[in-house]
This record gives sequence, C-alpha cells and structure tokens, in this order.
Amino acid sequence: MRRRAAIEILSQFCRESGAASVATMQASPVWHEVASDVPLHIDMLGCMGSASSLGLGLALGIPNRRVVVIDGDGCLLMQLGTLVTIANARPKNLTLVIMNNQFYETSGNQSIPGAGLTDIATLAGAAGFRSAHRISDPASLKQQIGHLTDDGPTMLVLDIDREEPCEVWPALSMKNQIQVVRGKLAEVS
Ligand SMILES: Cc1ncc(C[n+]2csc(CCOP(=O)(O)OP(=O)(O)O)c2C)c(N)n1
Ligand SMILES: [Mg+2]
Repeated sequence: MRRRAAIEILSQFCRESGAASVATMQASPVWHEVASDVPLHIDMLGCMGSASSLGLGLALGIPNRRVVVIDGDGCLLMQLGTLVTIANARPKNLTLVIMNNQFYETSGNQSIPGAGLTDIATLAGAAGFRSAHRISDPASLKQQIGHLTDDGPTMLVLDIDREEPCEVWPALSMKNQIQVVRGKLAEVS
C-alpha cells in the first residue's frame, strides 16, 4: 500500500475520534500534507525508536483518549525493548502503527535487518501486546481501524511500498508542537 493512502485513513480516524497522534520519519511529511488540520499531533524528529515511547507517555497521561503512533520499521528495531515496556504498562488506548516498508527510507533506502524474515506483529504479540495485525491494503486498514477497541496496546503492521524519501522536509518544531498539544488538552479537560 502507498504510504499516503495509509496516512489518509489513519488521520481520518484521528480527525473523527479525537485521537492524539505521533508520527516519525517518512510518515511525518506525508501527515502534514494530508492532515495538518488534525489538532493533537506531535512529530518525533530525529530520534530513532522514541516515537513509541513518546506515545506511551501520552497514552498514560490521557487515558480517555486514543493515541496513535506511526513509527518506522527501522526505528522499532533500533529500540526493540520498547515493545516490552509498552506491553508491561498496558496502555489500553495506545495503537502502535508500524510502516513496514522494509527499508531505512529516510537515510537512502538501505534494507533493514530481518527484511523478509522477521515478523514484527509476532514480536509484538510475544512481548505482550493485546493484539497485532499485519495489513497489506487500504480496505483492510479501514476495516481494522474501525474495529479498534479499548483493549490495547494494539499494533498494526502496514505493508508499505518502497518509495523515494521526500526532498523537502516541512519546518517542524517538537517544542512548539508539544506546547500546542498540552494547551489544547488543558482546554478540554
Ligand atoms: C540511532 C540512529 N541511527 C541512525 C540514524 C540515521 N537515520 C535517520 S532516519 C533513518 C532510517 C529510518 O528508517 P525507518 O524507521 O524504517 O523509517 P523510514 O525512513 O523507512 O520511514 C536512519 C538510519 C538515526 N537518526 N539515529
Ligand atoms: Mg522503514
């Protein structure tokens, strides 16, 4: 599936449900192309493997709101122990989406270790995630995201086509995004 098609579906879910979102790597510029209106969004910039930890903190802090993290497959492998940390914390409202393109696309499309061999959804299940599904097409993603229950943490592993990395990165400030999200959450609580 194309990254953009997946992010259109994920961002529409956040728009409709009021979920907070975190994106990283090549998901970030696409998110800003299609979903700059979705209010509770933070990009994890630069720090491979930390988007899921930021999402975990958010999910524990706002337990009545769903949190969707869009992570890279290479990033997940960089800090694989986070799967156990997340499963152990049992955030019912957290969904970790892995963009399973099998490449480090951002740094020039080097193949990730375990490409075509390692099953990330099985790793998540073994770590203690309540459910983990591998999804290959937009229709299945739409269906699966419509059936998310508050029985997380859940993982969706999306098979994403190899693309070329974006040429122009949007100007983003994590500090600013975190302050904006904090302010918006304070307004509604
Ligand atoms: C610890 C660490 N090593 C290397 C890098 C350089 N680097 C930046 S992005 C990236 C690839 C990210 O790959 P993936 O998580 O699969 O996301 P994709 O680019 O495929 O969306 C690498 C290796 C880094 N930022 N941090
Ligand atoms: Mg990747």
